[in-house]
Amino acid sequence: MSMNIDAEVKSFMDGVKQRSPGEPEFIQAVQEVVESLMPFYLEHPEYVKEQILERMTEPDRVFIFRVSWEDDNGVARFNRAWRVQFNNSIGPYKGGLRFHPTVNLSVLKFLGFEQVFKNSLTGLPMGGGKGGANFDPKGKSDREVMRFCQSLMTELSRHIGEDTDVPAGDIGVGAREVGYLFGQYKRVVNEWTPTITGKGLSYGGSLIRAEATGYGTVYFVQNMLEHRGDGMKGKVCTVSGSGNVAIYTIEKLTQLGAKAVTASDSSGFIYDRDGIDAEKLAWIKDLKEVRRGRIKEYAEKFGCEYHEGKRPWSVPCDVAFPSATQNEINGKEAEELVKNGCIAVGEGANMPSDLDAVKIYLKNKIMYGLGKAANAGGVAVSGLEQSQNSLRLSWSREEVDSKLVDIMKNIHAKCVEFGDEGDWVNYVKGANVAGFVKVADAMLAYGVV
Ligand code: NDP
Ligand code: 2IT
Repeated sequence: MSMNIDAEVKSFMDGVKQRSPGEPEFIQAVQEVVESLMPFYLEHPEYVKEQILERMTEPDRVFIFRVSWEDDNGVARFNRAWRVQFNNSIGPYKGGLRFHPTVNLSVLKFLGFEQVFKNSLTGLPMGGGKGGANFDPKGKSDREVMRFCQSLMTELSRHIGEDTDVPAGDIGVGAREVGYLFGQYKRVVNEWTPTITGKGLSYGGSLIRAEATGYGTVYFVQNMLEHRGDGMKGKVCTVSGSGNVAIYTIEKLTQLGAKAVTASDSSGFIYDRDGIDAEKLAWIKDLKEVRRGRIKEYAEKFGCEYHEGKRPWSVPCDVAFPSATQNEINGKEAEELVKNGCIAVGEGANMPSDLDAVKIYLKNKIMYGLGKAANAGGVAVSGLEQSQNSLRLSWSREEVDSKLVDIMKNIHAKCVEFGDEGDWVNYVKGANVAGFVKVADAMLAYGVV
């Protein structure tokens, strides 16, 4: 970066930091975008004059509310919940709800900010938002989760709507929670409007939505590899997490002839050198979605290595698929990945690589598929769920999957268009510039609002 760009980035970030004390994840997400976008931004005085980037780093509004609920012992409990409505320039706010004890305003602002760019990249008319609560579904009964979801939705229902803000799932919010949330929404507003996506198939959900984030991430990596004349077949892949995104990443890898050798949860990771095949994956699905157990049991069942309290990035691989949470790969781990021969990273999770890790990928010019591009398939199929709901019909698996394939191909092409550096593609720059332009042009058209 030239001195001038460095100084502009610093002064911009000083402003963001001043406005967002105690929000490290949000500041990190903005830093990554601003560093890669600033040269392009400064070449476009029409954006600079209207302070488009400054306005894009400030959410439209944030709701914060208490959620009171009763546990199975009749004891009163409460949590804090948020909905960050970040930017609706190109469509209604759209983004998931996360239930996890680490959820706070900083985490949800970073996720909402990323969502604005991601949703823009999909090419569908969706603005960006995110929400959630510091509620831990682990160890709670189904009835406790139901009462929590109902109480949260009683308040949230005032702020959302199919043309206003359309939530979906994220960490800790899967099929069970979406069912409870949507049931309460429909009851409170007395209208059956498709204001949530990720719905069950019997009540307006889309085929392939459950698979979409994982499948889409693998399709994105496949595009990156093919762009260099390579392919997925035979690639050894490390995957973190064992939730929705990890499960369908592993499924698609196996279908394409690659081999996923790790899976993890917050307690540790398993290393299965033979690969996690379809049968073993079905066992993981049951473990996580029905029995709600720990990944350690996989090692006991199938007789492979288990590393307590560790992350899988020391395992040699061709491609790494971080699919658990933010900041799960640091600079040292990124160095280790590269040293062990990793040629590509496909981020199923949001911001799983910290700023040091990203610098290492870029320095080594590996194919780095950042979250807002690589994992956009999930929200894209949420958009397709909304389209089907509006049309009042459902498309087949094949139809939705082929649209997902096309969307991921188009996102990859946009990254190449804006990120081609001659001998390699800087996907960070490509995704951030391409995501920015559409939202920025809409904001310019609206004037000062
Ligand atoms: P799930 O709740 O289904 O699974 C989350 C997985 O990550 C679990 O294995 C969980 O382990 C692990 N995990 C969560 N938090 C931590 C942590 N702090 N440290 C270590 N491991 C952790 O969530 P999803 O699969 O839906 O989401 C995973 C990631 O993908 C998130 O970053 C999410 O934002 C992103 N994403 C999700 C999309 C979707 O459609 N669902 C779309 C795009 C991105 P444990 O059970 O022990 O907590
Ligand atoms: O991070 C994400 O893109 C999601 N959790 C999915 C959001 C959605 O609206 O489907």
